[in-house]
Amino acid sequence: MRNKKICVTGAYAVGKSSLVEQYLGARQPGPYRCTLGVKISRTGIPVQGRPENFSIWDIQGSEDSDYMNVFCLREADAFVFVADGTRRTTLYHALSLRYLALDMLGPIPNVLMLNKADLDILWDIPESSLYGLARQGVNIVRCSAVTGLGVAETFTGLAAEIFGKPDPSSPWRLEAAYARAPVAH
Ligand SMILES: Nc1nc2c(ncn2[C@@H]2O[C@H](COP(=O)(O)OP(=O)(O)OP(=O)(O)O)[C@@H](O)[C@H]2O)c(=O)[nH]1
Ligand SMILES: [Mg+2]
Repeated sequence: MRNKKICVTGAYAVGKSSLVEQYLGARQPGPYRCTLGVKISRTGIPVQGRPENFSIWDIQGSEDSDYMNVFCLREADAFVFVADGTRRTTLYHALSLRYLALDMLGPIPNVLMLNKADLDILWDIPESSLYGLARQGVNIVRCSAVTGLGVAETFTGLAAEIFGKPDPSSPWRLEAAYARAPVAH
């Protein structure tokens, strides 16, 4: 059986490579180096205690639905859309990629990672927007490739969804439950 394919995509410099490296335990501090093309990493991710084989496709940042994305997204088993919480336009970009990808492949498991949560002073996305998206069924996780917040849980949660064994404690399910709670946020 071929490895299950998880595609990580989003605008430039939102932290796609940093999130993948953080998950793989390979993150090294250093200057920003943009990804050219796609970097494919093979790894085992535990699904209900048993490691399953995955390929994580870390795709170069794009300004729009370019050829690279359309090519790389084919035959994906899951998507990770990444936005930078300190740059609101990257959220709109991630949402348009989500629209494209789900249109291409149907409703496969997917999550929107709002990265750089460690930079809370610079945060540029109102809570009300996030709750609105969560209520519309967008799976959202606030995360940080620097601190590791939300990163491992997202990849393991997504892996479980690919195998049809969703984990109720996945971070986006908790976020959605909070968004639906009948209290003023
Ligand atoms: N503070 C903070 N900085 C981050 C975080 N994630 C990534 N960065 C920084 O953001 C810059 C871009 O990170 P990359 O991981 O290279 O971003 P990318 O999305 O892979 O970029 P491209 O491959 O060019 O599209 C780097 O300087 C990272 O150190 C984070 O969670 N917090
Ligand atoms: Mg990169």
